[in-house]
Amino acid sequence: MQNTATPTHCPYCALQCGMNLTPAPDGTVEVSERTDFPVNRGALCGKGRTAAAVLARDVRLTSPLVRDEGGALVPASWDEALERIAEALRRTRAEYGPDGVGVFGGGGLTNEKAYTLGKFARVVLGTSQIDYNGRFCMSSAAAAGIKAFGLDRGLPFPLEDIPRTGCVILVGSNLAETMPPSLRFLTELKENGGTLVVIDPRRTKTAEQADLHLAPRPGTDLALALGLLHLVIAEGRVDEEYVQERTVGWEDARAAAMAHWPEYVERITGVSVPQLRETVRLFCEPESAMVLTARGPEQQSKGTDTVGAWINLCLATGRAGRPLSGYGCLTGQGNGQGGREHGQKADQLPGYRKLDDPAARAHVAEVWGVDPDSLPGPGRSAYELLDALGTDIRSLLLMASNPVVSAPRAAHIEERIRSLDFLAVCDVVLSETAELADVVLPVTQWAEETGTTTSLEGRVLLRRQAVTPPDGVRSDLEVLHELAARLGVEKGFPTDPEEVFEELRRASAGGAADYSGITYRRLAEENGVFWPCPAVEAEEPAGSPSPATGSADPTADTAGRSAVVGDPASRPAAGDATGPAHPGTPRLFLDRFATPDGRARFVSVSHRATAEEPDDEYPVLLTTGRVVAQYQSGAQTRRVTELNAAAPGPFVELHPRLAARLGAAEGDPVAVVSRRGRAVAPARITNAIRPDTVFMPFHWPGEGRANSLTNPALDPTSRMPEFKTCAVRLEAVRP
Ligand SMILES: Nc1nc2c(c(=O)[nH]1)N[C@H]1C(S)=C(S)[C@@H](COP(=O)(O)OP(=O)(O)OC[C@H]3O[C@@H](n4cnc5c(=O)[nH]c(N)nc54)[C@H](O)[C@@H]3O)O[C@H]1N2
Ligand SMILES: Nc1nc2c(c(=O)[nH]1)N[C@H]1C(S)=C(S)[C@@H](COP(=O)(O)OP(=O)(O)OC[C@H]3O[C@@H](n4cnc5c(=O)[nH]c(N)nc54)[C@H](O)[C@@H]3O)O[C@H]1N2
Ligand code: SF4
Ligand SMILES: [Mo]
Repeated sequence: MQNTATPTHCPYCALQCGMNLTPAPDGTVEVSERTDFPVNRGALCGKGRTAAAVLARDVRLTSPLVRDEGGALVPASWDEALERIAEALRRTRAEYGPDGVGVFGGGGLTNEKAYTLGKFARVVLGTSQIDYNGRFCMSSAAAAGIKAFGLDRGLPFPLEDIPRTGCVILVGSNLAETMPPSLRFLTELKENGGTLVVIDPRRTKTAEQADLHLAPRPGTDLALALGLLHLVIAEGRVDEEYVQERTVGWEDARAAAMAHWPEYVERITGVSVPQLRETVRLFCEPESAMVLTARGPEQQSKGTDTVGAWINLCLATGRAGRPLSGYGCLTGQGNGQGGREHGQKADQLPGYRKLDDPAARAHVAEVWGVDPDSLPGPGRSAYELLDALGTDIRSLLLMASNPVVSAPRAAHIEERIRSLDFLAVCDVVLSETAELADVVLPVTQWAEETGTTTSLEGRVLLRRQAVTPPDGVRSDLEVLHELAARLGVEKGFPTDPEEVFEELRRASAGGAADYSGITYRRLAEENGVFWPCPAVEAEEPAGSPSPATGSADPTADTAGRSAVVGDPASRPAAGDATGPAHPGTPRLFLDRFATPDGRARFVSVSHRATAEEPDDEYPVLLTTGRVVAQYQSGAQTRRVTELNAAAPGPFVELHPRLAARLGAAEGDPVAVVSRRGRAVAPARITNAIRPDTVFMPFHWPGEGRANSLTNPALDPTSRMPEFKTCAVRLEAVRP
């Protein structure tokens, strides 16, 4: 291919940093600074800087693998590998019906792939049994956002708004390690006189930046938010006019909060009453403020209610749907936002439509050229799907996830995967899950193909192909095209990403996540477009003020526009593009929320315990998360020398007091035991963690696998597992 620099985006997290890629004559690829992308302005973390290492032939797969009679994975031709998969899926279908086949996707897949995977499941396989790893990621925040605002877009404003707000409360995000270039927005916030409150049971690199760090007991964020709302009410800081005009449900939410006295909340959370009061003061005094959540409060069996309580705090104080104020969720995976919009989720059709909505089914079925009645209904959530493997789901097609490492109660899930009749995995490397497959298909990755992702800001981006893929690999789109053909569906599965995107535009038209006004050409010229972006200029809904909503920000240009969402009547039909192009929607909700009446909904919620509270047998809380140098299950980053040097393996972070009780010194192996299993890793002793809590990163398989311990208790609404708390005991391991 060309050996000039190609501007593109990082393969890893949802920040989707811009970077330039240049192939070198020796076959390697150089990553260099790309300054025109406003989010990172050239800055990259170590993962981004070394991302090209995973393109090398010696770390990635370059031939399909099939299991031979002796049980070993051996190279095979594409034809043989694809035929084996088609044959197995046909057999399962004949024997067990369409729901005997499961599909599992990932938030790292481009929009085009996620869309095609969802369509493949519903149209070719006819199965309802599809879900994806985003369920383990931001699903609680998504559910809470839909309840409160009628729409889920992680951030309803661009990151560049953060430095200009008055106060940010960051709940359970360690973005200094998980999205390092974004730390600059917080630094600039403080330079501008704004304040930062960080809520994390650990004094992380992010918490070190805070004006105020609250270290609650894991799993108590719901009580904490309610306690803050109680103080807001008691101190007369409610924005009554806003509550009256822009919300419903206040009386019930108010009553629930009033039951959460500060002293009671202090007992539950361990956060002192003066700290609660100081948080309220910092949040309420400036003209604008934001609450941003990440996995800390979300990955709980009450994550949806917890995020709802934080949104309540924003609504009661008039800090949502106003310039420089609002609630946002920091989505995680590269396409964590787009991956949840176009149909790889169990209950969903493209454009963030609901699978059980007859109008949505009719619209999408028409685009797909099928009978709406042929579309299956909603299926199971990710954990429930994995838990059903080998029982009523007999064969699985898995794309872009490594659940052997990343699923909760992983030893059980590994056993479920082993009990399948047939497993096919598409991956770029031989992940721990791919090692268990009957057929492994080697696919192209980010720099080797073109596609779109939607960043945590809701900004749709073009990832461009920069290098030629090695011989022997094919794209996920080609795989789905080939399998569809072998299963009797010749049309409707194009291999050209732009052709898929053109269809996705039509399928999403009129939906909440409307991409119909976005084209590859625009994405290239405009450096990304924020959805919703309907095909023609949308009319303002009746009664809403004219575009003056952006006036607080003179630099905002198109950015001050508010979305016309949730109001299909005000939306022109797809295809009749006549007016000027829609500018996209950087800021949502400024005029109205996306609910039928335009008002936000309070939720009435109360504190409840975690699914597994500590007791005499398991007296300590385990929480889990990430380190800067490894990504997720580590399938990609554990193959990069530089990253392994920085983060060579798992560890158990614990307080000196716990370590002393255990008799463990720094680096000594410590066993962490829960009702689900046991993991052993070296002690990392620090007073930056609560004495009642230990922390493990989840990036590694084997003996130190954190997910051997985690509790799959699910949130009743989002079906998110409780990755962030379970009860454990510690044991010293004598060498
Ligand atoms: N280096 C790196 N970066 C990544 C990723 C990665 O794997 N590695 N993954 C990407 C993805 S998919 C995601 S989802 C994001 C995740 O990004 P983050 O949410 O920032 O990451 P985590 O480390 O999972 O959790 C954040 C913090 O929550 C805290 N926490 C634990 N329990 C609780 C609790 O009960 N309450 C509160 N308030 N906090 C708690 C932890 O101590 C941790 O510091 O990162 C993205 N970026
Ligand atoms: N204990 C604990 N467990 C957790 C979490 C936690 O905080 N604590 N966090 C959860 C969260 S937020 C997440 S997002 C999950 C993530 O966990 P996983 O779903 O396991 O995510 P990855 O490790 O990113 O796996 C992605 C796989 O897809 C491959 N891949 C990359 N690009 C492509 C592509 O284009 N096509 C195909 N076919 N494959 C590709 C990669 O090589 C890799 O093997 O883990 C969850 N698990
Ligand atoms: S912060 Fe995320 S997107 Fe940016 S370079 Fe690092 S991994 Fe890539
Ligand atoms: Mo995630």
